[in-house]
Amino acid sequence: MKTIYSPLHLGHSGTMELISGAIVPAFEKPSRAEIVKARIEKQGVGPILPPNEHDVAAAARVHRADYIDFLPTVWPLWEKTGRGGSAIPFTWPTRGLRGDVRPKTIDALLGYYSFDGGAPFVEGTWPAIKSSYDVALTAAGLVKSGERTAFALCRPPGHHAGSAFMGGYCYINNAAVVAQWYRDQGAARVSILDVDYHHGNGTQEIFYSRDDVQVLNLHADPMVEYPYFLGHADERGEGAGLGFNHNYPMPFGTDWGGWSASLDDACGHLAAYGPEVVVVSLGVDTFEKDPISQFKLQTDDFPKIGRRIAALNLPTLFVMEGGYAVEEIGVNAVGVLEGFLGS
Ligand code: SS9
Ligand code: ZN
Repeated sequence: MKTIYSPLHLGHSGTMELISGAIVPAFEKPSRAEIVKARIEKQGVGPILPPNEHDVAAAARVHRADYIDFLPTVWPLWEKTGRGGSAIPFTWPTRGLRGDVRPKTIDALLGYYSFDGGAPFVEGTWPAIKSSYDVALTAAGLVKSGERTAFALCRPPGHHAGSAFMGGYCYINNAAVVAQWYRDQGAARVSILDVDYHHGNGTQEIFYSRDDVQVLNLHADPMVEYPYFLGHADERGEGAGLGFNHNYPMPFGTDWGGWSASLDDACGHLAAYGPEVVVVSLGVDTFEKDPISQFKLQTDDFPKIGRRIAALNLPTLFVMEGGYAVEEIGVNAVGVLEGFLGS
């Protein structure tokens, strides 16, 4: 199994994050991808290759063009204000405010194009976003050209990013981009299976009214967990997309027993849909020791996820999303891949 990886992610390092009333060091940090990469090397999973560069046109197939155009301008606009640190929004057009008028200053634009303050920009952020996108598309190409599977070691992650907004450490929705790319390459149906602890609200939003990309999401109940405002079980898609979105919100404390029952159910819907390719949004923040999560999956459980997905017997692309227990992120993420390969 080949892994696609770019060192350009190292330039993206948020200076801080606001959570639970405190400003703390960013959880989404460069060591995450480095530790996953080191584990791939240690376990001999397969070659680690650099991405090819791709035009942003494939991103504009799932994101609004003005949003994609905005991303590379953030840091230059921020620098012009004479500030350092990291560019972070603090005002959002919620109910009762105008979300339809594009404002003019960087602080306002950051709010206009985001749903939270969890997607900071530093100088190296755009190059990292672009490299993560290139990583995803390059890995997607391997599976398209006949490999059974590949691993896109994306950083930053993508599943919280919607058609015109960033948030939750995410900017370009890598999984959505590659799902759309497979459609554009001729795949009739694509499934996205999101196993990250958090609901993939961006992915859901992008495909909500479509029947050609099925979206299955396993996550903590949004009534009590981030991203709070999407991910309920009754969100089943709309219009032509009705019945093609499946949410599995689960309570705090969910362990392999409960979680794997949801995975089985999701895999049943996936198999019935009959996609030509599966895109797995691979987050390992379901781990019991994850510092921002409340599920109880153990290291031994991650290979079982890979085995269950392998049993679908479909071409499968793994796209890295979350996982913040940095010490164990390599063992856990690569455990999923090894479980997939071993069965
Ligand atoms: C707000 C951050 C809240 C976001 C968690 C995102 C997980 C991505 N500053 N937490 S997989
Ligand atoms: Zn997550």
